Amino acid sequence: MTQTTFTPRVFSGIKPSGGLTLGNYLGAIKRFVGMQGQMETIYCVVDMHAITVWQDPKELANMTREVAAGYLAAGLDPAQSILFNQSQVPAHAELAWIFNCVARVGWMNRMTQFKDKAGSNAEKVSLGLYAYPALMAADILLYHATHVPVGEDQKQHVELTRDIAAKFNHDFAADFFPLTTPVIEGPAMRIMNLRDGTKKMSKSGVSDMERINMTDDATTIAKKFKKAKTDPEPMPETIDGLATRPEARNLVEIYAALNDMTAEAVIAEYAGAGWGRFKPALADLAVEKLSPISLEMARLMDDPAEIDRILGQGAQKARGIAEPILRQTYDIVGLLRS
Ligand code: AQP
Repeated sequence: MTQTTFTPRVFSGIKPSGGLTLGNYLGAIKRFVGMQGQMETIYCVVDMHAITVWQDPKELANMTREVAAGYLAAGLDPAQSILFNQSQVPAHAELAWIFNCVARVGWMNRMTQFKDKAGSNAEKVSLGLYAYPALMAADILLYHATHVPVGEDQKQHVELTRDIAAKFNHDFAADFFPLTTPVIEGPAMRIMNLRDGTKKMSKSGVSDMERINMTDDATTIAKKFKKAKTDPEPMPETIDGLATRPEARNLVEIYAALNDMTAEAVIAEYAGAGWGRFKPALADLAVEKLSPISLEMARLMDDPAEIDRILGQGAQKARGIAEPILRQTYDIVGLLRS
């Protein structure tokens, strides 16, 4: 079946499961800002995803505001992008149920993020954590989004979203949902943990030294980079020299992403340099780029009512797009509406 041409539209989100990290900024928010103005953009704080693991209710509301403050401080403009939190648009949960009935258990069993998060405790984790990718598919397809900027860790979930859309379209003989493209590009596809270059930098990692938080001050950022794990070798002469050095590669990629340059260009500038030279330069760059954002986040967080107002207004706009698509989905499936 040839696909209908859908109007280009971006959807993406971040879950408020902790404070924002440099991984969230470089892998997601910075790129969200880059896509603003190029096509219609919808950015969500996905609070219903956050509760797939335990969240303190008071903290959750606060973290939801903090992610929204991060969006705004980094340059997302509510006049240009729709900004809202997921739970204010119940159609996400409603479409997710339909997708729970489209997706196959075998597909879910292949999701590596579930395996990583559940680990050996798979019997004890919530059913929501297992079904998370169906809710993510609903988030995206509820807006007929054609493009989803994500870090590499989310690629498999966007592929599952395409599988769900294709199966729905096939089962109901309706060319209704787009096959969404994951947008994964640039040097910051996967920012790694500062203490172990084989693990992703995460909000919920055990030690604070593993990650740079968007709210860290200059001294903390410098300390974390200084203590970041590296190896005794100096910076190689070519990029190939980083292939077996995950921690070194990570620091080079962070520098490249922060400074909008390629990893090759960083190597060209620092070939032969020791960590004593590179790490302070990296810390200075990170402070230069992050401190205006963290200052603005703190200012915004002083006025939570204003953040709530922006999210409420965004939710109203989001419902305006989502509800007709949900109604059409119900009609296609044959769910009676009186
Ligand atoms: N380390 C990372 N490198 C590049 N991109 C990243 N993203 C997250 N970590 C990195 C991208 O940020 C977006 C939002 O992610 P999320 O918060 O919704 O989910 P996550 O990937 O599970 O994030 P965390 O920080 O690892 O959260 P916890 O610890 O709570 O599970 C996505 O586009 C993601 O790719």
